[in-house]
Amino acid sequence: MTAIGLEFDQLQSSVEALRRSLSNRLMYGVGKDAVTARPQDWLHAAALAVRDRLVERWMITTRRQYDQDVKRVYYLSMEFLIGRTFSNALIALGIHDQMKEALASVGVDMDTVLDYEPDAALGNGGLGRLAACFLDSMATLGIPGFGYGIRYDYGMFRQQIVNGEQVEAPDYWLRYGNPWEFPRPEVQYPVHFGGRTMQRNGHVEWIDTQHVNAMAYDTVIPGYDTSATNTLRLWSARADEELDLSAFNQGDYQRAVEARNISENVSRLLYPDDSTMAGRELRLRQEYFFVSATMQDLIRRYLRTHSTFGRFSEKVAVHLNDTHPVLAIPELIRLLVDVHHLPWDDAMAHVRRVFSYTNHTLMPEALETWDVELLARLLPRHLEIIFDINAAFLREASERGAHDLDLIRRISLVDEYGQRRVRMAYLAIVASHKVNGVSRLHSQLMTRDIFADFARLFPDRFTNVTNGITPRRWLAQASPPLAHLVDEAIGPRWRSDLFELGALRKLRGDAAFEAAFRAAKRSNKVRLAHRALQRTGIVFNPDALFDMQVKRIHEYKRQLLNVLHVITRYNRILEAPEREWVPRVVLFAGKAASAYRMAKMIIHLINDVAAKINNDSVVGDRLKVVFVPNYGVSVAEMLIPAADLSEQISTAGTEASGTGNMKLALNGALTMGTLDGANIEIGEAVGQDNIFIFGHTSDQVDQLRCAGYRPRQVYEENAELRRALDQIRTGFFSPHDTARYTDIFHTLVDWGDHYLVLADYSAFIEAQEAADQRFMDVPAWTASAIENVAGMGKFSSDRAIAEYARDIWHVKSIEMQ
Ligand code: 26W
Repeated sequence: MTAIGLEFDQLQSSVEALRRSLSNRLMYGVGKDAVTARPQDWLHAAALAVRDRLVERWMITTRRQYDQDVKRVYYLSMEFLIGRTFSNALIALGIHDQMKEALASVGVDMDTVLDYEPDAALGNGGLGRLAACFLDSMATLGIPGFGYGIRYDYGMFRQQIVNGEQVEAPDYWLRYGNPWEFPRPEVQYPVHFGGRTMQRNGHVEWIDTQHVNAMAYDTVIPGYDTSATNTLRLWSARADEELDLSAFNQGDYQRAVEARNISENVSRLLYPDDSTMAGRELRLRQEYFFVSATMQDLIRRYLRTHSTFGRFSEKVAVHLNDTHPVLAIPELIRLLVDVHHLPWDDAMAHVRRVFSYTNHTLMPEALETWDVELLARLLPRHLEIIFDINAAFLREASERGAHDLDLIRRISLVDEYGQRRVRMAYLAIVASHKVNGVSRLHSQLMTRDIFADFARLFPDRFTNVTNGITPRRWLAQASPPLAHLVDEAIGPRWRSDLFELGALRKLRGDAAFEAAFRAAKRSNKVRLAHRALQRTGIVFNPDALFDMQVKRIHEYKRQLLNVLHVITRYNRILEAPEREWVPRVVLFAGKAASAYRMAKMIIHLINDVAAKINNDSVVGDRLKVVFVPNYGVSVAEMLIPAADLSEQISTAGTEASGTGNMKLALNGALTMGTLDGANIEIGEAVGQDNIFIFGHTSDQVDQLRCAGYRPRQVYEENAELRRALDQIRTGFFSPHDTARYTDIFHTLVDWGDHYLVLADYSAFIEAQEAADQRFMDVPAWTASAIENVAGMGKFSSDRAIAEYARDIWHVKSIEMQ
């Protein structure tokens, strides 16, 4: 390649320069003029103008990474819940206000056009959003990191509420094009399926396969307050040209086109389930599709600057975001051994040094296993490799003293009970040098329970990295009023060093600051009340306590416990309406997996309870219940800044970490929580006086279950609880369908109440009373809210990424000068 001295416009950040870019991009990028441009066109033009300014940084960073021959991190994730990009990019570039002014100068209101940007909702919940926060932090810290995943045509479904029930609608987020991505049709890799293996010249060949191509789409990930950027590379399935040709020669044009569609289905949609391992073949195809393309891509990148694999593990770190990308392990071995002809032991040694794995759940039903027969049919070579890894591992284990047959059976990568299945988490552990949980408690339980045998065999392999969130999106972008107030009080550096928030403590007792803090919170509540009025017609009082539970709907997260409190409060209000009640708005939001019957029933119940209470004239302002539809990143950015109370009430020992808990506390909400996941660490950081902790601890949960938990007894002994449950059972909230919720009743009272809702009920009610008391003491509540913000330093994803970089990936930041 010869260097040609191309000349570029130096793109400036002034209002005039942005205005000029807007006109150029509208005209030459979108192909419209100001007369015919719709808001979407302006947004598109503005996005292109912003993107142009990112590209220069992107080129420089890529060049620096190459020159410095840096070690790169490949973050493999089935999910990236990015949300919107426009505001985020403006903040990263520091041109938010200038762009607003430039748009205003052409008669466009930025806040209005912002709403036209669809969310990139390529994820289900916590795991996907964590990946997005981590990309933001890697770029901000200058860590040479690449996100790798799937460019789903359809993201997380859109949730509509029809007659109180969830209805799913497809999310075709690419309808109007995606201005943030760069298609790379020249970057395509074949991904093979099926066929069989044979030996030839001492090597294994995988033959008679079918294949689909993976085509790259790149998105720039800007860092904050740095010119460093990173790349998110997502793969889209493209049928092979040959596929057409063979069928075309046989004269069957229609079949050729159909075959194309079928093979391109692999990147069609995101599986909307975060609770069970469904075991669908297409899902397995997706997992292999994206990791195969990724491994081919990283080998190609490595070989551009190296002639042997000698330094491979010095230059490459591969991180597995849960087990979904774990086939990257046998795929890398296959590529090294079968294609590049490395000896097995060398390949295995590289793999061990390169891979690391994060576990995100202890729930047995969410731990992936794949049927051996399905693997044999779809990925026969990979199954052989997995068997070989297993044999070597079991040999190693017995050398380390694991002789007991029962132990060998327990730790084998292949579950031999019944249908033979491969345990993907075990494969990840055996082939990684580090395995981490996502909060202190979760990491402890992980090594005590689900991975106990492995923790004894490889004690140094297990570690903890408590999750974090990016303060750029979750405070700077989501809550401009609070962000500005914090800037005035302590300066703007908290955006890249969240521990700076600790300086807010010196304003303790400063009445003016406390009043300003309340005003910021209130304006966020007014913003939300206004939106809610537009969309639901429900009027609510911005001076009420906004009580929020926003997260996926799941029995372990115990939305039902929250509903029982709401019903109890309603009954109490009806009994003594004249008492002085702390007015509350209880907000719920969250999606249910489309096949999760109980979760859908819980949504229906919330809406039925809301309808009853909101229409009861005796209650009035004292209690309102709202289910906000279609929870996602953008809805979260609207809701979270308006919260006073954050419900984090999972059964202790079930929520790996939670990250919504961090977002809410960062926005000055007090946590109502069990001693679960990261709640424990949040309590330590903000002080036990500034959090409401209740309920059984994870040890007490174990003890209670062992001792024989009897929920019916709890039901019988607590009259208030019994009344609420009977109202649910007898159709008090569903008078036209009185049997609608009998299953909910029986699940809680007669079928074991697996998540101990009834066991924690009375403690929860008491903790809610304590919250009411505190809320009435306005200065005390404000002081606690400020302590929450001040204590959130640790929960920045920058801190989490710095730990991964130092302790797990062993990578350094790039030098940009
Ligand atoms: C195979 C189906 C499936 C898909 C996704 C099973 C399980 C998952 C994820 C592990 C679910 C998930 O998002 N876990 C959440 O990860 C967050 C980030 O670490 C944690 O904060 C949450 O506590 C955890 O539930």
